[in-house]
Amino acid sequence: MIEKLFTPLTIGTLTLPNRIVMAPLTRNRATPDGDVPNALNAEYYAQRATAGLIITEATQISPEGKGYIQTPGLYSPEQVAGWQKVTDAVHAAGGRIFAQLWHVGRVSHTSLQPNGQAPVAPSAITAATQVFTATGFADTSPPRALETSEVKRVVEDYRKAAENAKAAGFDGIELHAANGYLIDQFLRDSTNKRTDEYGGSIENRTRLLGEVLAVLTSVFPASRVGVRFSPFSNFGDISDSDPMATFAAAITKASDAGLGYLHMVEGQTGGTRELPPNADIGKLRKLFKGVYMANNGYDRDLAIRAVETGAADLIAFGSRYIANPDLVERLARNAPLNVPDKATFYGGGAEGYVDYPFLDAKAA
Ligand code: 8OZ
Repeated sequence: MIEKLFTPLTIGTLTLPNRIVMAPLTRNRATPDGDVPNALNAEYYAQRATAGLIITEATQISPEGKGYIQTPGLYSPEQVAGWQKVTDAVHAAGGRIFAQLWHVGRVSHTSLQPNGQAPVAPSAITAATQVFTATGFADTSPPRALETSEVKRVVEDYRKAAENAKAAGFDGIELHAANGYLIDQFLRDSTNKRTDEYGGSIENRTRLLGEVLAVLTSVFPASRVGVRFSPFSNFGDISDSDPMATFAAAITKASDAGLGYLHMVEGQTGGTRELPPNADIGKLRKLFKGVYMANNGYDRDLAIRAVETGAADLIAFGSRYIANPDLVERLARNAPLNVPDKATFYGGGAEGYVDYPFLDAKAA
């Protein structure tokens, strides 16, 4: 019997040959001058083209959206040309790839910002977390609150990045609305203390999300747009007084926008799958009429079971995809997995990036 995890799934006009997704993974290996994707990045993604779907590492929509060194952007002609090499390589290898659009908001450092300016955020509240800069880990810098009139400019930056994603040959886009970055900062009430139409009520806190989804779905068909949330994660020093209510509203907006899939980090980002007592992922998932992509700590058994029972349609694997370019084949054959090396996750070159072995020694 072939398990459902290894069977195709169609989202709109896009057919995925299996339900195994390469999760978005920050690797800090873009070319530093201009944060441009390069040939090594293309090789890395092409090695993983047997995934049902690849979601790129988080990619800043604007210079201000950057919060770590050597993360790629999608706002300059050079970056579009660099991404075109990546999408061409993935397509030539038979794969499908979505760009993850990112604005870090307050999770940044003045040394990473244009003209050394303060990072922007819904409210001027500093994140108790660290980012990596040219000189190593650093505490995040105090942000300034965006003016109401500036929010429209941020929405336009998302539109331009979506247009650039299309020009670069991506099959679709995912909005990064998780892990304590800008959209998440607007959604949750620990970081959003605004008194304008973007703060206060849940309707107001989900307004930016709705406006961004509207522009993204004006550039790509809605079925080619996904969104990622992490409702119960505190990654990035963030929380909400009522995550079930906040994310019920956010997910309903995503569903009403007709998005292709909902991608959820279940539990703590990169950590435990444990949820707070009143959290109910199943209940949130039912509010979304499209495909449900689950992430966080899935192994082979958990993934097979989740798809078999209908708890999830797709499973996104993170660290397992770092270490196993042929993860689909390894899971299908129930073969042993390579172990990821944490020391080479962030930054560096080919080592720990394109040199993990395939099961069958083939030219990587
Ligand atoms: C790890 C290190 C830096 C960034 C996320 C984009 O968590 C990230 C990220 C993860 O979404």
